Amino acid sequence: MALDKETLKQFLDTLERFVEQRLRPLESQVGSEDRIPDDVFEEMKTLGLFGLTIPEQYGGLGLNMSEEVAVARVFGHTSPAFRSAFGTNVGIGSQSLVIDGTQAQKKHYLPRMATGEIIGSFCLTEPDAGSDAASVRMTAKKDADSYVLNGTKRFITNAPKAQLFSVFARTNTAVKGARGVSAFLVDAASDGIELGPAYKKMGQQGTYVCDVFFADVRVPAENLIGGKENVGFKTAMKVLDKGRLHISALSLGIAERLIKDCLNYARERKQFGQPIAEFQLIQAMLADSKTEAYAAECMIADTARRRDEGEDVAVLAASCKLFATEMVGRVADRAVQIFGGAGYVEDYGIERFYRDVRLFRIYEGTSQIQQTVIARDMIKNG
Ligand code: COS
Repeated sequence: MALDKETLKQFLDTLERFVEQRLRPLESQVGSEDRIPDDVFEEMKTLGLFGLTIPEQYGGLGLNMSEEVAVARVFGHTSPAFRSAFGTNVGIGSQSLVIDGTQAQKKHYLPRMATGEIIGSFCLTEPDAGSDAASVRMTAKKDADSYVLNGTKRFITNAPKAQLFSVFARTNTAVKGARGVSAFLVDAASDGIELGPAYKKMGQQGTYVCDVFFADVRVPAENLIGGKENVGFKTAMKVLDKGRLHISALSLGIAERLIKDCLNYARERKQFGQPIAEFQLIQAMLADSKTEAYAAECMIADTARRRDEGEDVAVLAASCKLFATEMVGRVADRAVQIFGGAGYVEDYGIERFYRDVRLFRIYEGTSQIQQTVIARDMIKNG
């Protein structure tokens, strides 16, 4: 659904207030306790955040891409852990089903995903299949009216909270690459599933990530996404195209937050008898950050609009992710520099953002994978 302008504005205003008044005061606590308080989850459910991109007929808000990136950008104005709480239901944890699921599969799962009753999680990465996602080794062997899954999935966001996994496994072991991979909906409570311990990470405390082990996990054949074998890799790529745009918008939001913090600090902090904002070398850093954030804003808005108009935006989404995630890394680095010692100590929260944004250049496809996607297309299509 494309919301009318006024409704979208009201919704974004409500979310901006929630971010400002409810989430920002919790940033330091979430950073040190490494968890999102339960009542925040409940409030997110009430706001409809878990169902942002789930079609209205299944109880979600059915936001289009332009609307989704607008919401992601607002959630960039606080610690990214908050967005991650509902982020997999909006993106990689639900979209395999939304994009390629059968009517029956959608009807069965999406209404409960929209409310947040079911948390979805995306199981693609493995110990030996990261950037080379088509090389998944996990097997799914057909046995009567079910498939039996064996293998390990690595670094799975929200797995400790999930009730439903979208799992990518090899149904055709005779084929090595993408063409032997299928996608399944797997109940997290199935026999044979075990979770590894939660990873301790460089940043993004308050997000939940662990490995998932599958030992003879029996999945009903009706849970093969779309009912078709060996097309799961394409499903994963379509999901990631969308996810890459979402992460770009989140990066833009965080850049905006940091630019604002830098400006406020530079106006107040005095050295050599005047606010440091008066110094041209500080101004250069502020101006570079502002300009680069604006460039990302334009790229994201253009790509989201084109996607909404039905264009294939795989390459543009890769360009957005490459630029926006690298951009926010530079902005965070300049923020530490502008804050100086205050940027390096914990008290001001700047060092936390510096650590948090590092992940954006890695997950949902590294910067190098985005470069590969872009350059391959250039070589093929000119
Ligand atoms: N949308 C739809 N289909 C796509 C697609 C897309 N964006 N990208 C590729 N495909 C299709 C191709 O058209 C091809 O189909 P055919 O077999 O019919 O020709 C098939 O998928 C295989 O594509 P390709 O040959 O390009 O696959 P590669 O193994 O070379 O891998 C990259 C492509 C590297 C781009 C892919 O593996 C990738 O994105 N890796 C990063 C994975 C990632 O982001 N991981 C993050 C963890 S998940 S949070």
